[in-house]
Amino acid sequence: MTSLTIDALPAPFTFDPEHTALVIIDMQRDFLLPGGFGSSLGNDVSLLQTAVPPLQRLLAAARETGMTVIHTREGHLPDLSDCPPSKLRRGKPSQRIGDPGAFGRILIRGEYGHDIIDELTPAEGEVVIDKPGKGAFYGTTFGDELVARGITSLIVTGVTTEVCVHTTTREANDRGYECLVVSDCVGSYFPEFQRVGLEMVSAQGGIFGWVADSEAVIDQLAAPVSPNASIAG
Ligand code: TIU
Repeated sequence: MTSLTIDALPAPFTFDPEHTALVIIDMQRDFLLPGGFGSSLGNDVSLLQTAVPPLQRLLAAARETGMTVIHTREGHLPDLSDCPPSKLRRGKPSQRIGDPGAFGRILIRGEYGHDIIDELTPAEGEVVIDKPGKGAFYGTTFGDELVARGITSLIVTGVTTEVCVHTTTREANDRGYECLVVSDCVGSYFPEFQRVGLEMVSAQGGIFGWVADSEAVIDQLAAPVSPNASIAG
């Protein structure tokens, strides 16, 4: 396939869908559902929920073009052996990782709350990366999966903007990946962090990457390939 160009900040973002992965970060029930871990910490989960409809549309468009789709989930083994004690100690005592929550043990693999929301259930063949940290590279096979598929660009979505989305984007940028963060497909519990988090990506000439909205990406993915591009030989 030929390269596509999206109107983005700080400059147009050019990518080849064959070498691009849609990365959907931590769209898990524990973070997004009312009554779950995120809301039990006093957060307004509706701020994260706004990302769901545009992300569903973007995911459908990516699947239509045959792009690589990779989902991540933040969480830990039931015995918590992969959770650093420092991380385990954070938060209020009754709301720590591994404690019983409304949707099972909080952020524990295999629990209902740890899994991805129904609206974005991974399709067969899509990669699901279980990560112990905020970034998708640390302690996972994410980097290997990208290399194995010849991926050079990432379209980054999910939650939360300033935490796992940022950490993953920064890690990817340092590894040479070109990252587009989709502004309406990422969410933060804090409106100020959402705004500034997005600004931080594209500031300084795109210090970590590019930012565009889902409509700009979907329009390009759905655009018919120009006749010249499809003429073989
Ligand atoms: N996925 C992700 O961002 N995990 C977090 O811990 N986010 C918070 O905002 N706490």
